[in-house]
Amino acid sequence: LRMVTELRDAIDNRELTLLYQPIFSTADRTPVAVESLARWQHPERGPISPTVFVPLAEESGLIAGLGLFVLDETCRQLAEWDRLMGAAAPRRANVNVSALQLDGNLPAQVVAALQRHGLQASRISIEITESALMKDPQSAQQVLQQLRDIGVDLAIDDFGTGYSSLAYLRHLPVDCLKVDRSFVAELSDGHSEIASAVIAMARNLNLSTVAEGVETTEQADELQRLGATYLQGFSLAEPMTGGHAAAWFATHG
Ligand code: G
Ligand code: G
Ligand code: MN
Ligand code: NA
Repeated sequence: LRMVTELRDAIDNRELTLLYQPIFSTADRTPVAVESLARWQHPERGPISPTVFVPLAEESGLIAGLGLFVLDETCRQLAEWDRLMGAAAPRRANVNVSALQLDGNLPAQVVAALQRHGLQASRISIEITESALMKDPQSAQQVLQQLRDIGVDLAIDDFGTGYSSLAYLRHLPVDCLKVDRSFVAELSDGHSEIASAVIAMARNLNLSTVAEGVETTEQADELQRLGATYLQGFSLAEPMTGGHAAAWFATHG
């Protein structure tokens, strides 16, 4: 319970920070986007993982505030990169959204954040986990359509770990599937069946793919052979601060 109070203060005082992990075009291995990842550096407890504080925020009614902070801060950072780097700035930032944020308020919140920082909608991609979509498929589909109408890009995160039917997927207005990192990891054990099937299916549905958790160049090469559109993972670049990313994109862009 004390941690809930501390998390509330951390959100209010903007003690949470965001790191940004580059996402690369597979074909030429150049960075084209980033995923923003929330971090909480607790004064006594040290770093607390989002796998701990995001569920805590969801259970305690703090997720709306956390989500607004992440959206606003990501847009602020994109606008700052634009000023610093011009055309070398990341074209897009992916923002993770919790199942509980997926309601009728989200589209207006996204529009407000974009306007506050003078950004086009195409600069933002919203990542929603497959399991979040399956909680209330009917209402999720409505919110996704509204987000699509605004012009933001939509990605299904951790794809392949949920239980969405392919028939349902076909009717979702999404642009991209993020191949869960468990399927990338098993490439190194000689198992490419799932990664291969997900990438092939995405291509047939005209969706792009981001392969997550790419930790070796062998995995990157195999994913290129399988036709993944984008690559993300420690072997290409780790999550970094916004300031570091400005210098990094200037030399890698
Ligand atoms: O960055 P890391 O691997 O520690 O992230 C762990 C999990 O936390 C991932 O599933 C990631 O999607 C999630 N996560 C990171 N940042 C955010 C955020 O800002 N909002 C939400 N809802 N989830 C996040
Ligand atoms: O669930 P989601 O895809 O949002 O999770 C993103 C998280 O994955 C980030 O917190 C990031 O720290 C982590 N991540 C990024 N690249 C790698 C990687 O190559 N290997 C592993 N194990 N985790 C990664
Ligand atoms: Mn994600
Ligand atoms: Na994921």
